[in-house]
Amino acid sequence: MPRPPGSREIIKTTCPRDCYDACGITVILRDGRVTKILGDRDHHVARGVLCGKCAVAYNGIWLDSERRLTSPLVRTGPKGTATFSPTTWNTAISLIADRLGAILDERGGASVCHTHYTGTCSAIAGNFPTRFFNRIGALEVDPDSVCNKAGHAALGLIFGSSLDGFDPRTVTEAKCILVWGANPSASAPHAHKHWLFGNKAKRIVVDPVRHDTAAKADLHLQLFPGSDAALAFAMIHVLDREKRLDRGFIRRHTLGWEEIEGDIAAMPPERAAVLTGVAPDLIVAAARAYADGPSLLWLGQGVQRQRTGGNVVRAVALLPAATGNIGKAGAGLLYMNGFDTRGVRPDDLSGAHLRPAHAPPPISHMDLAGHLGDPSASTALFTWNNNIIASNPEQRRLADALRREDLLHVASDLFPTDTTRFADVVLPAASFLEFDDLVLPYFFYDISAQVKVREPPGEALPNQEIFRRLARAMGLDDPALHETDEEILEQLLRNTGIEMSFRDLSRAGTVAWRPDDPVIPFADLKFPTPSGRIEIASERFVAAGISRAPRAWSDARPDDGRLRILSPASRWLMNSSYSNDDRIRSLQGDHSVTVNPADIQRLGLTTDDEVELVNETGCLGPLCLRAADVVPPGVALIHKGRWPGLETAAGANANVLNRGEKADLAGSTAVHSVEGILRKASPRSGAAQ
Ligand SMILES: Nc1nc2c(c(=O)[nH]1)N[C@H]1C(S)=C(S)[C@@H](COP(=O)(O)OP(=O)(O)OC[C@H]3O[C@@H](n4cnc5c(=O)[nH]c(N)nc54)[C@H](O)[C@@H]3O)O[C@H]1N2
Ligand SMILES: Nc1nc2c(c(=O)[nH]1)N[C@H]1C(S)=C(S)[C@@H](COP(=O)(O)OP(=O)(O)OC[C@H]3O[C@@H](n4cnc5c(=O)[nH]c(N)nc54)[C@H](O)[C@@H]3O)O[C@H]1N2
Ligand code: SF4
Ligand SMILES: [Mo]
Repeated sequence: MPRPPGSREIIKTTCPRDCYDACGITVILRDGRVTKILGDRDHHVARGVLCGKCAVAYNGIWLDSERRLTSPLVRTGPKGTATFSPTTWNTAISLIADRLGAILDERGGASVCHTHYTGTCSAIAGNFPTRFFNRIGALEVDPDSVCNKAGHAALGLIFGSSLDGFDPRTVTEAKCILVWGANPSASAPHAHKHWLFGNKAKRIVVDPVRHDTAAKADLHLQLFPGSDAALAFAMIHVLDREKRLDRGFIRRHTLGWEEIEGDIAAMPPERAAVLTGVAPDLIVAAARAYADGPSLLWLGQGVQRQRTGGNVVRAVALLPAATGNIGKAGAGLLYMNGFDTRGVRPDDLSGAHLRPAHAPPPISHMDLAGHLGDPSASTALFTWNNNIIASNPEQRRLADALRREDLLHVASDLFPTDTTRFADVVLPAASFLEFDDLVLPYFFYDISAQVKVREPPGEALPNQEIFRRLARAMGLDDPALHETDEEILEQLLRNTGIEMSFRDLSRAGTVAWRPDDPVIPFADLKFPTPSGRIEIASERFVAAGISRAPRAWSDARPDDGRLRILSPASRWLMNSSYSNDDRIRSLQGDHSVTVNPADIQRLGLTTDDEVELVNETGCLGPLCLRAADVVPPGVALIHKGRWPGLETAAGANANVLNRGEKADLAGSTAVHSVEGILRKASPRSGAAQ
């Protein structure tokens, strides 16, 4: 539509990143061109401001067509060298369809694997491509296994759901908020500022790192990583000793409590203090404040990324059960709030019904490098919505596997990344600014519109359109593979029951689900488990490969000289996204590692030294050394997400040290259990690829 010259337009949309906040956005256009991307003033989370990283990247590299992928590319040089020629969609799609068709005929779907995650979390773009892979019976690399699967599996067994968290609106009823193993100051900056610190509840943080949320809290229990179960049992020990357990609730609504009584008795705070490094009086104070209630428990995703992650989540989840802090306003536990809470079934979005019965079960991201390194197991790989070279374990081994000339590798992204550089065919994806979609946040119970504000640069296409074209080229005519965005949006909105068209929702930006009636999960105290109770101990845990009852365990401290290496979210990156924005790179600063001053002294190092972290899997360095007591002695802190290819000195990121050890449950990542030594950098350090 022609616009009068100088016209100004404002469009509301939503940030679909993998972030608790799901901020409302206003986009300013002049003469139809996007000039500024801002936080939406009307949005209850954003309150007019985007986080620092998105304010920079959305107005920086995300709008810079020169830096985006703008046409399909086919490889012309050796794998891994990013040598490509541009081509048309028709050529790229028929090339993939021909090769994939031959592979499916010869080897079947099980030899085709796909990895995906949360590059965008919007409903259609984040899920639709899975319909195609389900239809061809491909092997899925379980997306959550690189992030939060142990927690989902544990909570699913205990409560019957990991996706029915407390409704943050009920915070007005809470007297205490316990944040366990999350860092909202980085991973949910608006919830940190306005929700967590915008009410009168007492705040307790359990985290090895004194990040900004911990520093501002009323109590910070700075435990050693992997000692959480001992701490949780010690808190219950205190409540037992003080006769503050809700025995009636335990009797009526839990199963197997008697099986943990021995471990509770054996974990007084004085013993836990030795294991965790947290003073006994702090353990007592935290237990009392939580039991005073009503109390909310925000269970982060960082806490379960360890070798005993499943046991840790089970132990921490005892707290609401022990005190009856669930099923009422101001109480409950939040891991994530799923699409289902608002009537949307993920299985419909991802076309679960298309999957043939003989299709292989998913594998873990922890096994991906090994799987791809075996030509008898894999012939084709699709990577979309993620950047496995930056985010996955076994960084070096994975890069070697991706060099296999006989592996058909198709990669789709917005940008040329460390992963796309290995592909045979690279497909340019449209960003969230370039098509309509729906966002269902995993913290607030909201429904938000993602609204197209500009055309994709060059030939880029939304994920869903890419896979519609591929399905067509392969002669797959199942209706679900060709459903249009409009049809899906209409159906999704119908499922939510909000009785709004997408256009109405776009004007509002975000609407609250049940605006006058906050959700109280498990209000009837009937849990969707086989017993209808909170299952603390049962044979189901044994079947899942874990002990019948949670145990008051604590990981052994690393052997002398080694440090436990944590690599959580950085405030300047979204996983590995934004690493290629020049301003973000300067805001991030040097590639560095932070350790306690006592360790620096013990190791005979100084902060002028360039250092490296080394273990059996790899070497990360040279790094700048920072001294700070934000971490306890024995812990090294780096951040995830730097792009190996852009780290000219180190040539790698934290995942070069990660051997892909699995947690105790569901094949999930144990990345926060990585250990290594810290030493002066040697001249040969660096270069993962
Ligand atoms: N060392 C260490 N490693 C970790 C973690 C850790 O704590 N420590 N955390 C893990 C966790 S929690 C996670 S979730 C994973 C995340 O790891 P990944 O899933 O790899 O996430 P990103 O690195 O952000 O990669 C997302 C990619 O999707 C692209 N993208 C964005 N929008 C679209 C789109 O619409 N279409 C397509 N095709 N692409 C798009 C982005 O440009 C980006 O390159 O990393 C894990 N890795
Ligand atoms: N800025 C920013 N925001 C993000 C992301 C990002 O990369 N950057 N990633 C997004 C994604 S994919 C996810 S999954 C979420 C994750 O967000 P969160 O749920 O906040 O999880 P993390 O940031 O991975 O880790 C949180 C905390 O876990 C702590 N931790 C590590 N080991 C232990 C332990 O043994 N015990 C305890 N108690 N704590 C431990 C770390 O010190 C860290 O402070 O954030 C999302 N938001
Ligand atoms: S990443 Fe999170 S905090 Fe940043 S703009 Fe998006 S939703 Fe908001
Ligand atoms: Mo994640």
